[in-house]
Parts: sequence; structure tokens; C-alpha cells
Amino acid sequence: MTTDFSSQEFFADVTEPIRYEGPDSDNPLAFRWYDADRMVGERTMADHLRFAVAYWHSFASDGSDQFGVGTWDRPWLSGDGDPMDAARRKMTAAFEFFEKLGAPYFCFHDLDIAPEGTTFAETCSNLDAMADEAEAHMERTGVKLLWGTANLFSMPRFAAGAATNPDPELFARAAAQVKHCMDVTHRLGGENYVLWGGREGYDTILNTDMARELDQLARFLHMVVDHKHSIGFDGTILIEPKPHEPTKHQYDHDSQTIIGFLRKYDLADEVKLNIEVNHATLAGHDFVHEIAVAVDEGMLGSVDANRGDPRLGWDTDQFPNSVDEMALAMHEILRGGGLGTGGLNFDAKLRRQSVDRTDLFHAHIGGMDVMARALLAAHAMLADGALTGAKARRYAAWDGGLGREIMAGAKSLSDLHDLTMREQLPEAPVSGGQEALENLVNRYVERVR
Ligand code: XUL
Ligand code: CO
Repeated sequence: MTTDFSSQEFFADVTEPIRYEGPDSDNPLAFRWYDADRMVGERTMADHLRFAVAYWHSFASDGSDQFGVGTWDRPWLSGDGDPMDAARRKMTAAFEFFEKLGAPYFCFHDLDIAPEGTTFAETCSNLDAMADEAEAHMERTGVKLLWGTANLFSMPRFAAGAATNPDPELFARAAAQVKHCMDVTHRLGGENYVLWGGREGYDTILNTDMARELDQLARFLHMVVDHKHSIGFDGTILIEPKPHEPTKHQYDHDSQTIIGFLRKYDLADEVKLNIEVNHATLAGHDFVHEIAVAVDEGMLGSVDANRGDPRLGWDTDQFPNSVDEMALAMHEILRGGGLGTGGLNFDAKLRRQSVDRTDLFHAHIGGMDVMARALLAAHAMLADGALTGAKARRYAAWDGGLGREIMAGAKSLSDLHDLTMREQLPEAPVSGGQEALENLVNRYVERVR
């Protein structure tokens, strides 16, 4: 017997959907910058930003960490009854939240929405049943699926990795799980499918054949791509870079590393990147660097929007809170033509002390407002060519004369040796103007309205 949870209300303190009230509003449960239908250039804000809520942090977690138990008020997680009833209750809470927040998308791992069974067959039938539930909620609310992904890192079987496991049987188990999760993602109209290499990496070279593991990872990805085509899934396959955690060395270290890997294994035309802010920081990069690398290669797929803490060296997954940082990233995203099938997924969690259910609203409202304000500043900067113009001027000499000849391959080292011997070429450096550009960016951020 199943219980009907659809009439249960979990966020009764939020009586109205969150609305846009403008920058002068003092209402903490209103948007000050995110105005879904406002046109920014050719698209609405909603179409630019494509916000998604991450099921795992916001609905499947309870605030526990490695030092202590859960702290969050999450009635949908409590109780020890039927795990499928619990999964349905959790989904009811999730969709109530998506709807009240006005989030157009969500993202999930298979195990976030459906519990593991005692056999693989039972796990699959649990997921299918929860996909039925999700389909009904999506139909009712209009909320869409940005991406699905398989959890290939929590269970003991994948302690040594999934695709990069030393045991082919576990590779097979991972492949089976991904196949099923891709099918469900496709069925729910998912716009992308994500692979974050949860434990695809190593802790010690003493027991690791790295070359072999990378070959396995590439084989796995080819199977994913083949399956995508065989089921007619026209979403984008995305890999999510992260340099370490949980393994000491993750193979998908950063954007540049993944792009090299995809090229080596002939996957570059089929796979793009899902770039996460805090993963960039862990790799020792600015987020904007990771975005710019992907944009320059035409491989930006989607974004996990969050932030780290500059004093902590781990993946704190906090909600984004810096317009300055995000404006530069949004500028690169717009320069590349936007997010395409991707979006901004809040792969972010509340602090352990933020115990109230309503804190979930404050967190997402803040994140959405920060990204909306960043979008406005970025759009104005790009429209005025504030940074692109300055860069074009800086490199202008490469567009003609000697610069063009060098890049066309028309000059050898000896030619340039002779030229330099013959003529007095200018040597005085030209100012990079960093501070003036920083001031310029600040002006765009300050003036945004
Ligand atoms: C882990 C992480 C994941 C992926 C999805 O750091 O970011 O939540 O986004 O598996
Ligand atoms: Co992520």
C-alpha cells in the first residue's frame, strides 16, 4: 500500500510564491534582482540563468558531517517506515519548494530520489517508480529536469572507483547503473546528463596503474556516448572537473586536463564540461579561468554555482555570494553565447547551524539574486565592449603586419633574428592597465540597476 503525500505541506511558513520586488525591497522572502521575465539583451533573465535546485544537498541531506549527526529540520527524512514512502515524501517536499521558489529546473542523482534495493533489479524498479512520481510532479508544476546523474561514489562497491575500478565486474555494475539512469533522465526530458568522477582517481600510486585506469575511463565514456545516440537522447553529456576529494588525485582535475583527455580519446565532439565554482578554487584557479578555458574551446556545458571558503581547503559548497566574482564569470559565459542546454545548478548546501527549513529559501533567493545582478553587470560590460574592446586594442598588432605574418607561419627564427639585427624594433612595454580595468569592472557592478 502506498500513502498519498501529495497533499502534505512542508514549507507552510512560506505562504506565497517568492516574487520579484526590486532592489529597494526589505522583504527577505522576495527577489531583489531576479526578475524572471525581464529582458536582458535578446533573452529573459530566466532563459539566461536557467536556475536549478540540487536535490542532494537540499532534500536528501540532514546537515550531518564527519563529526556529528544531522541538525536540519527535515521532517520528510525522519521515520523508519518503507523507504519508498520516504522517497515519495521527500519528493513532495522538493517539488513544493521548487514551485514556491520559482526554480525552473532541478538536478538529481539516482540515489537521491530512489533508495537502493537488495538487488540491482530492485534498485532499478525503485528508480522507475520514483521516475513515475517525478513525471507527475513535473507535469503538475512545470518544473523541468536540467540533468540527471548516477551516484557511483557512496556505496562500498565503488570505493576504488567506478569506470576506473581494478575489477571489470564493478565497471560493469557502474555501466549498468549509468545506463538505467540515462534512460530515466531521457524519459524525464532531462536536458543534460552529468558524470562527476566521484572516486575516479587514486590515493596512492603504489597500487594504481594510472594509464590503464584512464583507458578504462575513456572506454566508459564512449559507451555513454554510444548509448546516448542509441536511445535518441539529444541532451548534452557533461563531465564535472574536480582536482581532489574524495580521492587525493582525481583524474578530472580541471577544465584543461579534461579537454586534453577528451581530445586524446576522441571524445571532444561529444562531451562538454559542467564547471563548479568551488572545484575551480580547489584546483587553484579562479572560477572565471575555468569558464574561460571551456568557452575558448567551445566546451562550456553547464555550471554548478556555489562557493568555497578562502580559509578552508575543502569543498564547502556554500551558496554564491559575490557579485564581483560572478560578474566576471557571467561575462565569459555571455561571451561564449550563453549556457546552451546547461544552466546554473545550486550544488550548494546550508551551513550545519542553518537548521530551519526556511533557510533553504533564504539561501536560494540570495544565490539567485547574486547571479541575476552579475548577469546585468556582465551584459552591460559585454554590450559596451568594456573588456573585450580593451583586449582587442591590446592585441591589435597581431591582426596585421609582422604579427599576422608570424602567426601565418611565414617567419622562421632566423627571419626574426635577421629582422631584429637589421631594425630597431620597439621594446618599451605597454601598460597592462590592470588597475584601471578593475575600476572599470567595479563601476559596472556598482551601477547595475
Ligand atoms: C561533488 C559534486 C557532485 C556533482 C554531482 O563535489 O559536485 O555533487 O555535482 O555528482
Ligand atoms: Co557539483
